[in-house]
Amino acid sequence: MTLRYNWTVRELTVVHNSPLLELVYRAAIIHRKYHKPDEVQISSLLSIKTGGCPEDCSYCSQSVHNGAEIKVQKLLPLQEVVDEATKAKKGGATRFCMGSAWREVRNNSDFEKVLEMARAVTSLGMEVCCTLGMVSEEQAKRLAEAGVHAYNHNLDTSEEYYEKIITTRQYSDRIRTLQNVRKAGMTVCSGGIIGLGEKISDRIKMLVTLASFRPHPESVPINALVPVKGTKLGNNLPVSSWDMVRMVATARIAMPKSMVRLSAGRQQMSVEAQALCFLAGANSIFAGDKLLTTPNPAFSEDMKMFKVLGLKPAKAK
Ligand code: SAM
Ligand code: DTB
Ligand code: SF4
Repeated sequence: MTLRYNWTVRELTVVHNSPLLELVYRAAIIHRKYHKPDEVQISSLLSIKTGGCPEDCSYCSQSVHNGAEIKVQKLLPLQEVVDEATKAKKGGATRFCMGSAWREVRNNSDFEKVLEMARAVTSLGMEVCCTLGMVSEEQAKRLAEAGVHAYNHNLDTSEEYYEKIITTRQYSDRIRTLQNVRKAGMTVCSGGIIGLGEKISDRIKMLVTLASFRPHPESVPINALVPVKGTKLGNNLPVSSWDMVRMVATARIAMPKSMVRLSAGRQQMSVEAQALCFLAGANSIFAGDKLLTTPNPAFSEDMKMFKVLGLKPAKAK
């Protein structure tokens, strides 16, 4: 089967809304063709600069426009980042993702420090991923030169719904950054969040856009909104696990070779629900008891889950 870049909203809607077990079965067959079904990549996430972000993303605890109570933290010192990465590697993580609450990368001393961090973590033998907001082509090239393997920049939702969630930037800004990342030769990590109040059609449209990229993003994080008190979406109802399963399965069918990452929201999911997601094609998770500012299942709990399900951490490529 060849990869497709022309999925339509109509086609993926039929896939997404098909009977749940049919959907999972179809996704599982595709998953097994391209991936080892017993391996799950472990990524570790570290917030290297927390809070005080000028963007108004209505889900985010780190936006200055939201009233979430979080501890603001300026850029962490290099040694602290290296220590965290070393710890994560010992726990079996092969990918280390550094996130900063920036609207965009600026050509300043903090950027130089992040490049330094990227070089140091790469030299530990880990795949480095960064998520630093918008980047220019030149900045992306510098990150690539420093060893950064992947750049995370989520589309989050459909183009139509985007302005209901964020007003300080446009969908086209997001797409431009993803193009810059590609031009610089880094791999693309881009996905979205469900539970923002969007319609099913917004979820499908986002997947259609991601699947139209040639090549497809190498990794596609699927986040369930973690409602944070004080943010505009803090009172949103929790996402149903069935919705996560459908989203993971549809992403797997649309982008067979990509890594599909079961990202934020696992804390609210049972092991049974996560098992269905792994069956439906999720093959990467964030491990460690904290995401950026919100809790994630404890590492030991995840290892128990791996044991129960017969999964093992994927080896570094
Ligand atoms: N500031 C950069 C940016 O927005 O691109 C990087 C960090 S940002 C926190 C990374 C991603 O985390 C967002 O694009 C969003 O998809 C996800 N995210 C943030 N807050 C979330 C929440 N409360 N629940 C689920 N996902 C969230
Ligand atoms: C992604 O898609 N999810 C991660 C990572 N990329 C950077 C972030 C999830 C953040 C969840 C909310 C928080 O912890 O603040
Ligand atoms: Fe800033 Fe990123 Fe949070 Fe938006 S998602 S407020 S850009 S840290």
